[in-house]
Amino acid sequence: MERRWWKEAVVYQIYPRSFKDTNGDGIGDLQGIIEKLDYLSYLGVDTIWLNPVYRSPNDDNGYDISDYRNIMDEFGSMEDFDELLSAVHQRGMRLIMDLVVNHTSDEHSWFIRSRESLDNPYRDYYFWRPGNAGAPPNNWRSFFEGPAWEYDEKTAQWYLHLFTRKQPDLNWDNPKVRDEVRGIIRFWLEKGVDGFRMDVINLISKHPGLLDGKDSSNLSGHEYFANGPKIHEYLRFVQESLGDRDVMTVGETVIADLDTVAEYVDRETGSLDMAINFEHVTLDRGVDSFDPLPLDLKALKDCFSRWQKKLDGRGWNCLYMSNHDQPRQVSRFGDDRDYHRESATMLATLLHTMQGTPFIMQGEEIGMTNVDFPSIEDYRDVATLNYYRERLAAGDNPESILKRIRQCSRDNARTPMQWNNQDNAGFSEAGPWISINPNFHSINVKREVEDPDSILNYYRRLISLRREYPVFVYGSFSEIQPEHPLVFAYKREFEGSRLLVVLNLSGKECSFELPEERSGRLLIGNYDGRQHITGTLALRPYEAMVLISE
Ligand code: TEU
Ligand code: CA
Repeated sequence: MERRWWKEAVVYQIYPRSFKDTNGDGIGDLQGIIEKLDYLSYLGVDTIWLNPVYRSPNDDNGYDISDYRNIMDEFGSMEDFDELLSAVHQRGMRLIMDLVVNHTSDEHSWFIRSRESLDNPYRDYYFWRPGNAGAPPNNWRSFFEGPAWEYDEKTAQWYLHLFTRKQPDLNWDNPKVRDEVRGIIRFWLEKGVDGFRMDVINLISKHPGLLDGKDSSNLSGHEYFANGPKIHEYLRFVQESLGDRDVMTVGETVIADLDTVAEYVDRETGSLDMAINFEHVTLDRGVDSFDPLPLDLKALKDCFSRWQKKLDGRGWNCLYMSNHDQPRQVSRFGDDRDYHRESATMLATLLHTMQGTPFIMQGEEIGMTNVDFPSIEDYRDVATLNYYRERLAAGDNPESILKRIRQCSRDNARTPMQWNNQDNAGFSEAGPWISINPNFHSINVKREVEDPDSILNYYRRLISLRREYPVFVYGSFSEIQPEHPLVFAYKREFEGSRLLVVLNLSGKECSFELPEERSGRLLIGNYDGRQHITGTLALRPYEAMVLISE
């Protein structure tokens, strides 16, 4: 298998607004990231993905960009950015940026000019259409609020926005738009960044007819705006814009099944190194991302296994269970009350032992959990607030809406990083932009650094094992006992060494029959006292173990 640096990388995702505030305004900043780089070296990660840090009115926390070549005022200046990048490189680490080019902010100068008149040179940078007898041009729905179209009085036409009305979609069919994007990519590459995470990148080609969606689901129109007719051409354009720098690309691909993603990441014919896929984070959701369903462990196993097998040798997996759009993994796939440490470390083991590149969301490495905010006033995320408003208007009971929000809101992952048990969890001198999870007294970096058995120290061991044994990275994948209802077990093999991973995904005790072959030496496990690992194992709640034979 071809060796590439980004296959060996362990990526750490920083949500700058919530990472570390250094100037006492309650908002994390670039200087805060610089201050914590030694912590990241200590953890052992080598690649940082920064959520958007560009100038933005922050309707969607930076995913609405008004200037791609400047830094958001709250985060600092371009000098701070240059300082950060060189500090990252000095430590032998790499930095990848969020490239958000499906849409801009409505406060971007292109859009401001675009909306001025019917015939200005920026008009075709976006999708403007006449209405349909006073109604929107088609029935497409936005991800975040009602119809995907907004009426603009100035020219009496509508513009397309697949996210909020402050995030108008760019028209990639216009070659000028593609050239602008190329310019942005080159600008950041010339600074020396090491790659891009590309936001909703498979939405950039819309079906030219802008036809009505066939179903009336909450994402009506998706068959015409996701994975559109020119998507491969545009992705190739992006890939070519990278030139010959050995950078990493990870595309966020929404509404894309395994076969579709396999084409995007195909090492011969695809244009992305890897893709953030959504199948495993929709298994426990119903009609939308605020509709929780019980998690079917067997379905989760099958899902991981299918992705592993399909991409093995063909493409590369992006491994994640948390990010800034998802609730905290220990609260969602584990048990943050009775088995906090056990389930957080089991999930960490899963993350680092499948084939692919692990992505750690800030705070995950100390087992940060969902937050139970008392009131809707505590929430900040535009998607959450819109959902609340919509459901209230539809007549739902406020307490039942809040209950769903507590479990599913993106703000669960966005509460400030818990550095210590002092004021504001060591995140800031001042009151933070979003409240801190009150459990920071027990869940914080300082305490976990001091405790050899902490979740944090378990992550450090896993990351260093990944560096030591190439089989973690390059090993083939084969599942063992796929029919087991609770245990996910698999073998990884590479150049004569073999890993055997056994994970009890559940909070129940259960037994697992090891395969015939010699099972090997215990490399890492999340319970003490294992000695003889052969035959039938009695697994404890969320028990995880990795055995090696060489
Ligand atoms: O997310 C795309 C996306 O589809 C998610 O918003 C998802 O539908 C939702 O979070 C369900 O939980 C990307 C970014 O990661 C997100 O933060 C942005 O808000 C969005 O694009 C728009 O740029
Ligand atoms: Ca600040």
